[in-house]
Amino acid sequence: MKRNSKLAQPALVSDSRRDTMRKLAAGALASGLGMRAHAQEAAATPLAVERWTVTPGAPLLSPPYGVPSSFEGNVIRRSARAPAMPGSGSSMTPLADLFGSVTPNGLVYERHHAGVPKIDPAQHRVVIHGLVRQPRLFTIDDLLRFPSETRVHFLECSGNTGSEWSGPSGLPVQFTHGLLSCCEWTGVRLSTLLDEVGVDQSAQWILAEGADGAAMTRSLPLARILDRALVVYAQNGERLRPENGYPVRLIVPGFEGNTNIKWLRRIKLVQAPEMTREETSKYTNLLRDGKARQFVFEMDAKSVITRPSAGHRLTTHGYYPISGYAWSGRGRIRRVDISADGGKTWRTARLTGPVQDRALTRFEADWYWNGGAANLQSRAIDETGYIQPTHAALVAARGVNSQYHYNGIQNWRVEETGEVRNA
Ligand SMILES: Nc1nc2c(c(=O)[nH]1)N[C@H]1C(S)=C(S)[C@@H](COP(=O)(O)O)O[C@H]1N2
Ligand SMILES: [Mo]
Repeated sequence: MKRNSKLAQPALVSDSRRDTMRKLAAGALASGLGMRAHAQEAAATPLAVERWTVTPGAPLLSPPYGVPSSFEGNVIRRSARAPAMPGSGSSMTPLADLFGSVTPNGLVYERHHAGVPKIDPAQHRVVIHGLVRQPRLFTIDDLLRFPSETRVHFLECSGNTGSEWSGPSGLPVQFTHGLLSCCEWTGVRLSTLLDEVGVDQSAQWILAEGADGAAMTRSLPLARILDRALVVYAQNGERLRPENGYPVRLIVPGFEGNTNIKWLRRIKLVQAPEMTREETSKYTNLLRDGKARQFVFEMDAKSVITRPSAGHRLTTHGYYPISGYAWSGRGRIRRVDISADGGKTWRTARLTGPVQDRALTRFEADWYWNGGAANLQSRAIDETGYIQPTHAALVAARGVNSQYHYNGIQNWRVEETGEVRNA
């Protein structure tokens, strides 16, 4: 028992997440100098026989719907601040504690404008009307009987990372970048449903509306979404979670989170945008000259290092894998660069998982921490050739009045003490 706990000595710790970081530490040690010493000890000493090896384990179906290990209790969604009104606000994905590129359903970030409606799928209907040959009502069972499509896409609120417009906020990655998740979505192509109703030539836009108390409505340009928008009923292999739009939502790959209407009840074919609240007073980008940009839909290429990141502490000199996510609303990630000197020099990271269209893409790079101060940064380049900008370049182009679409390069400062800070 002694030996095992010694092996698990954390090299990278966070006071609130010690258990999770222990695993990482073991990994870091295994690849570094620490490994040799521990390997010899292990060979010389028989493993202790633990309590869980000499007693029967818990029976089947405890519980019938599985939950994470009780040792992972700190890996939860969190809110940066209390909501202004009950039902409003957002909760954020614990990015630093995740692996691979898919977000588990219970950790997908939430953004509600009027709480989570409890919708009976048997009573719910989706109507498609407006400039169509034949308006139609669809039940959920109807939708399940159309040919399906399954695709992995990220979902990012355009308010994500708005905390960094005026410089480093000091916040950890869950609160700077956690309005970001990635799921395998299953549903029907929007174009399949539109074929059913017969779209009139004059229809250039759709208006999509939610069934929640906010009746969230957004106008979307048909030509830009028709080849990929999905009307989905499932995420990561099971029916949508209530907080993510059960029983049916719109997924517009690469577009700002707000346009991905949850609890979808209505699609109207229209000639021009309807100028709803969410595309006039909200979700527009105020530029430095006082003009506001409307209908900025695509999320620009962006990346962030999640391990190590603010709140972690490095306790062992030597090897660390630097790991994080890159994504683009305009296609696939082509390359991710890593810097340990605050952007003076860059080298290419490995893409260690699937590289999919408009999906979170995991990257990793080798780094040896010699105990000095360092500034860790990542920079995404997407298949259009677009390069993620520095904070300075972004602010020079757009000013600091915008709340939305912040995609600047994130800096994590490693102090000589090993403490990692958003500075
Ligand atoms: N009907 C409805 N759809 C909605 C919202 C809402 O409040 N109501 N919030 C939007 C916003 S601002 C975002 S960022 C995403 C969040 O999706 P999620 O909660 O599944 O992460 O849903 C969008 N769709
Ligand atoms: Mo959002």
